[in-house]
Amino acid sequence: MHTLIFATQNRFKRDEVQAMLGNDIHVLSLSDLYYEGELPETHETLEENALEKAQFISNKFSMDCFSEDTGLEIDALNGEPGVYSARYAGNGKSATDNIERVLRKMSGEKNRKAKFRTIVCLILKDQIHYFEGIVKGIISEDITGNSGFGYDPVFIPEGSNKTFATMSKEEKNRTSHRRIAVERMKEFLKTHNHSDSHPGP
Ligand code: ITT
Repeated sequence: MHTLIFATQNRFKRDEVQAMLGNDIHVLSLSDLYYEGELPETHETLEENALEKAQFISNKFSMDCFSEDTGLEIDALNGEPGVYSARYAGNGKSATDNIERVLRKMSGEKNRKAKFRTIVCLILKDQIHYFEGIVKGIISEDITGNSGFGYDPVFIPEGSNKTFATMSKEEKNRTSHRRIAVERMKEFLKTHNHSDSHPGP
């Protein structure tokens, strides 16, 4: 079985991904490694930020590792908040502040189309691999629900009539952007098990 570090300081992401990987992959979190520092995210694309976080942790612990960077991309806001999703209302602001900024900017807007996009970056035996997951949906007029995190209270995925924050964890995890990206990584790992990359003595 693969043992991989999941390079994130976001406990909601960590719990979602651990539930998705179940017994297939042994996931070490940063708290398992007693690492509490921030992860660097200095770029302007999800791909570059995901790579930066994965490389940082992989180098620090000399282990295989994956990270993910996610953004909410709203059509009427030209793709904002996008890569700035975590700090859309400014550094140190809360998820509610970010949501309120989105709703303010979307006030009176008819085109409410948006998508969540996740990029998982896996570093396996020094090779870099990317996996993408996208879920399309719309931005609701109001804030509803209190499960999940981030923008979940204002995002209604296509095919549903309720926000991610109104769904159970299992329901969100069945169809989310993160699920799609993580499933792709899982499939990839099935065909790249340790015996392939580590020939025995
Ligand atoms: P790490 O970098 O430590 O992984 P982070 O919270 O900084 O954690 P991101 O840079 O990927 O992660 O920030 C993405 C932000 O987008 C996050 O803080 C949430 O506000 C939002 N977000 C990400 N995934 C989401 C989801 O599934 N539902 C709602 N909002 C989400």
